[in-house]
Amino acid sequence: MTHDDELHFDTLAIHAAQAPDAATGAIMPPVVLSTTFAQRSPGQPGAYEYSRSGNPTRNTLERCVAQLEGGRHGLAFSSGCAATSAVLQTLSPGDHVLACDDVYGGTYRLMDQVFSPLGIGVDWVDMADPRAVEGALRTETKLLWVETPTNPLLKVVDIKTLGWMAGNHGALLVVDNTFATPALQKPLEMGAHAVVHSTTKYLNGHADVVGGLIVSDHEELTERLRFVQNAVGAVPSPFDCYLVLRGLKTLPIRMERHCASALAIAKFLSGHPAVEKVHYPGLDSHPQAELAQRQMHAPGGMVSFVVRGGTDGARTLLEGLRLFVCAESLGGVESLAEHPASMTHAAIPLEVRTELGIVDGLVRLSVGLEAETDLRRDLSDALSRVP
Ligand code: P1T
Repeated sequence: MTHDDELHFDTLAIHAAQAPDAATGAIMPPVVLSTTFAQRSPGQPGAYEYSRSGNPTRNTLERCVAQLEGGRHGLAFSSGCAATSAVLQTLSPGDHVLACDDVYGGTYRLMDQVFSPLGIGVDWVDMADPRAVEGALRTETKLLWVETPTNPLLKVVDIKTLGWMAGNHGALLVVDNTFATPALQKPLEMGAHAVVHSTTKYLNGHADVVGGLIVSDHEELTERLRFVQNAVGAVPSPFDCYLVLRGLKTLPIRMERHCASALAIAKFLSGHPAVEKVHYPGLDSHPQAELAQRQMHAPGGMVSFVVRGGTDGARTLLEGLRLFVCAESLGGVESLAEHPASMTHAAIPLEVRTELGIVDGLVRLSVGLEAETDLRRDLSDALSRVP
């Protein structure tokens, strides 16, 4: 493929960085399991030396996702948390991170319980309000960490405005693009300095890989991240990289269906008497609906809502679902439902969760690719049990 830059996203998802294998003509990338690579002379490796430092299958995935995000450099990791950790490992004690207040519980835990004690200050701010971000910037702020849409409340953050603020402040803007994927939103084009993914989710899409990835155009940051990737060694296996490459081929078409079904389900939930509130960026009632329309091609496949009756209501609902599986994670072909307060966001202290709106009755859905009519019926049946 010689003119990748001119190709449509849907075509890139299938072909980016994946010309037929020169040696065999194989149209799928070879899974190179070799841990080490022969050197013709001591200390003079060829393109590859040792698979922690670089591996052909991993590099194909890194180049593919970099192209999909519209960036130059991709770096793959063994999990989304490992990718997040690599970004934080580029900081020094005394540096300050300004992070979005509504993030994956594991991201909160990593910043709060691993990096904060090492001297990296972290403040949490509602980034849906850019003025709050402006007010929270400190001289030592080196990094703005954004999730958009956020997990689990699906708030939408203005990437362009924050990219501009970060630039003015001499800080870097990193966007966790896990929920949107590059099929719906390209943060680098809007001024982000790096994009982070849990490839565990939509990029792989089939609930059978745990992985992470970072894409950046920022040469200095990339150099440091490349060093961390090799020095710390949280790299994915070649086979997992192959599976993500395979999943990516259907990303655009999967996201289309995820979004269409999620919108239908969000509308259904909005009119249900057992539902107190629905969070979905595609609803007119969403506080950042207009921004979501401007910033994203479509509002995504995640919906969260507050069911009547707090924890009891949520438990009744989750136990009553037959098609939606009660489980953590998201972005796979099968629909999942979970209870953030006791599952994905249990690591966040109760008072912080309550203040944010991660209340006991909050339920999060990852709307899968099953027939939307079946999914709606499943929700309707389970909701009818909620007193
Ligand atoms: O699970 P892992 O691959 O390490 O990815 C961490 C991560 C990072 N960023 C976002 C936005 C995420 O949602 C996650 C993981 N989230 C879940 C497991 C979950 O159920 O929300």
